[in-house]
Amino acid sequence: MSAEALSRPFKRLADYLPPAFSIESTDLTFELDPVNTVVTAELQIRRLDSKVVELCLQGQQLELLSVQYKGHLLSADDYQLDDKSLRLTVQDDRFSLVIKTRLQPQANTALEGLYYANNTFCTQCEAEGFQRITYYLDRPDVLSLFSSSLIADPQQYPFLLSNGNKVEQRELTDGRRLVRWQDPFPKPCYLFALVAGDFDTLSSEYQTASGRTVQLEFYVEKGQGSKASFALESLKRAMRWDEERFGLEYDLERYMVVAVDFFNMGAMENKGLNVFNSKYVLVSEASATDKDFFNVESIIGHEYFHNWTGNRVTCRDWFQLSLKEGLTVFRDQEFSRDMGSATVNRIDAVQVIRTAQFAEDASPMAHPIRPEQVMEMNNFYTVTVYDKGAEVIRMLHTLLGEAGFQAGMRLYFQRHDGQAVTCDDFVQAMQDANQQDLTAFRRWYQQSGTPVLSVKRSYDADRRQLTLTLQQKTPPTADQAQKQPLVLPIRYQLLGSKRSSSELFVMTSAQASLTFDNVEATALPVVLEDFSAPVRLQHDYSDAELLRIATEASNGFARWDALQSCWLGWLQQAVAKGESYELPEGLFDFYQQLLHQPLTDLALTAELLKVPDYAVFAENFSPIPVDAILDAITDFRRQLSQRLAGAWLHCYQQQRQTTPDYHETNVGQRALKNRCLEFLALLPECNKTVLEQQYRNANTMTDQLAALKAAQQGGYPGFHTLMEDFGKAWQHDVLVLDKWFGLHASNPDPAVFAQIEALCQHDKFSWQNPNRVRAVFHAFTMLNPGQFHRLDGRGYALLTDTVIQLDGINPQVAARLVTPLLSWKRFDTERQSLLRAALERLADRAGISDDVFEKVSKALAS
Ligand code: B3K
Ligand code: ZN
Repeated sequence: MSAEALSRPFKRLADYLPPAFSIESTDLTFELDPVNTVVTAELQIRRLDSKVVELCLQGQQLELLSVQYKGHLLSADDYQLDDKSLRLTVQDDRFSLVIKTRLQPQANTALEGLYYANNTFCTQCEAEGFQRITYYLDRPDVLSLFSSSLIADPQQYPFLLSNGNKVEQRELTDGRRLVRWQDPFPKPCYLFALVAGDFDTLSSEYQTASGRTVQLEFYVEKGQGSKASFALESLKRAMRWDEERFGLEYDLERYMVVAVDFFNMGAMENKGLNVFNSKYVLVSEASATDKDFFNVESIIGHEYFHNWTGNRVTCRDWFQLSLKEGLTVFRDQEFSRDMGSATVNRIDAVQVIRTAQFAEDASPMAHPIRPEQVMEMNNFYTVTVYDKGAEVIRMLHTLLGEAGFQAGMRLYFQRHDGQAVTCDDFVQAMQDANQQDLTAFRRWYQQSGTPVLSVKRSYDADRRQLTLTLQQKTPPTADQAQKQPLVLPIRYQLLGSKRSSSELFVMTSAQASLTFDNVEATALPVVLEDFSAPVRLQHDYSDAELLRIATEASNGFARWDALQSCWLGWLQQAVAKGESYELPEGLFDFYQQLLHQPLTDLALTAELLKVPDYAVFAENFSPIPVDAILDAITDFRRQLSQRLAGAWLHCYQQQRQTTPDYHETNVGQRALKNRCLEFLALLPECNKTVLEQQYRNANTMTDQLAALKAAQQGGYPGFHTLMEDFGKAWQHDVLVLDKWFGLHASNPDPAVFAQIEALCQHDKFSWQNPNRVRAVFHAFTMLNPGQFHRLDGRGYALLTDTVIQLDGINPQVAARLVTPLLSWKRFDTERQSLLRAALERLADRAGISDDVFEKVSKALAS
């Protein structure tokens, strides 16, 4: 690593200082042009700390045209300018600054700040993108009243949008149009947004609980208007739900959602003007899967819920990101749970924790939900901050109950509406509203890592007494050696006893025990129902006991979870033996039963019938035996398909007819049917008719894609013809082509390398578009473990080349893509040295971004 690289600075939570200046108002004028946009920022500034004489404004990638201080034009000697800031000495307590900057939105391929793609101007300011628009106090605790005037050619850009209320629109003498917006709510600059372009629009009205009317407006790519109606209806459901469950109402006259195809992440909650990745707005039954519909509803909800948890009350500094993200993910999960299968929703959320989040804890990037030091903030929009953050909120909810939690929320808003606050402020509101001491609980915010909770049982036959001994221990992580016990809310049930309802035990120390009197020897404790704490559970249950839980437990999640334990046990045995492991008869009986008599919740049935994915198994090993895991999975699937051939077909036929609309029953039916198809496709005799028929006759994208996936996994010879057909049929729809790209890239055959090369030449592929890049390379690295982890290093080399190529275009996306290389220490020695070499190649590159460098250097230091 070069000396320059080693000296890159971290920012630390411990160094936080309140701002010395406030910006009372921010008036922005944009003269929009793809290659020459001029931004005039008029700031009314107040000094808060009279001892401070230097004002340091952040700015990056800007061309400074002029600065006026209290109406006087400054000369270059009056300020200091470098590539990160503009500094000036100020004598006054109140003053105005007018700063003019020039931007080149079209050259901005990082898609941060103001950029231009697909004939549309668009902004992304969180976390620190606003400083790519103008020099500013780019920090979330500086709240300002924003107004903005957008000036552009009305022919090319008929819609000129920004936050708040539209207060003026007029044509200028030079033919351009000016539209002026005013946001009545003070906000930090990361919530500023601007969009200019030509769109199809879809609008509607919403009546709030208190009787106000809100205009809802969706702006989407021309010709795609009809695909936004599900998102619009989802928004109305989210608004109603937030009123009913949290008592929270929307606060502006207008709520706008713009969908763009060039976007670094899922969506952004800018005040009154959400910007979405089009993938999470545009759906139709023909072009989107049930999972896509689910994501649209959930992300529309998420961004909407941010209006209170994020916008009205925001973060004091970026280390507090989980304050808004953990809480808002919790809220969107609760919303989704009320809209569909509660159990399957919980299963999906837990899978994210058990795979991605536990993996992050075990990686060089391990950090607490409130990180303590950061080089590039964009690297901390992580599963830990978001999803583990949501689990922490969920534990508070479990500890305080719905009424207590809501009382805490009310107090939080009462105290902090309009402020920028900390995670501690949030917990304090929960604590004060419930008169509960949450001191020990707060450790969840500062401690990283995955606690291991072990459960041991002993039964005293004479006293008919069952004792559970619980122990918790958090192994050290890359960032923290010492760990302390955490507060763990443990939900449990005792099967085969009178106390059959679910109960709560709150564990606060390293060790604890639970005693049950007067119970039979056969009583069976079901521990950690609904995954009531984000821990790794260790126990000594037999297959028979686990299958009993899977059949008898009243908690749907616990049933599924018991089966997960079985699968892990079987896989561990297969890996240890190095040969085929015969699945037990009990499993075949259980599956036989499920296939002939599915549960009322068909989606849950489909989950129960699934052999876990590679990622689920891999997370439980160190080192990860890549090939042995993949072999065992193939073998398990083969055994199931052959032994239950008749039952898969029977169930498949039972569920074959489904109505296309996205509705819980239909979704469940499709999930179950397509699970059956997955196993049928492994049987040579069924392949042709079933797969071809489902592909040709599908009335939804869910079914069509499921047929393709099953054909691929089953090694169906006609697969390539189907893929060709699919690629041609969907040429015109990039979001569907992304699925096709992904399927190609997840081909478990070595031919995948040539295919990926061809995909990158495809006329719809673009290195500038994060959706396209992710479609190919996310699929390759995450869904194609066999080829990605090849022992000749070809997979790692491909990813490294890709990261290098992308880093020059879009560092944020490059840094996301690099993640699978980081955990090099979790593999065998051969792979370790290949991965290490790949990381060194990245670290040594001149000009590598902070985004990629932060991760790679941590990995190499681990
Ligand atoms: N707050 C945004 C994420 C911004 C990411 C910046 N790299 C979306 C969300 O969580 O709702
Ligand atoms: Zn969010």
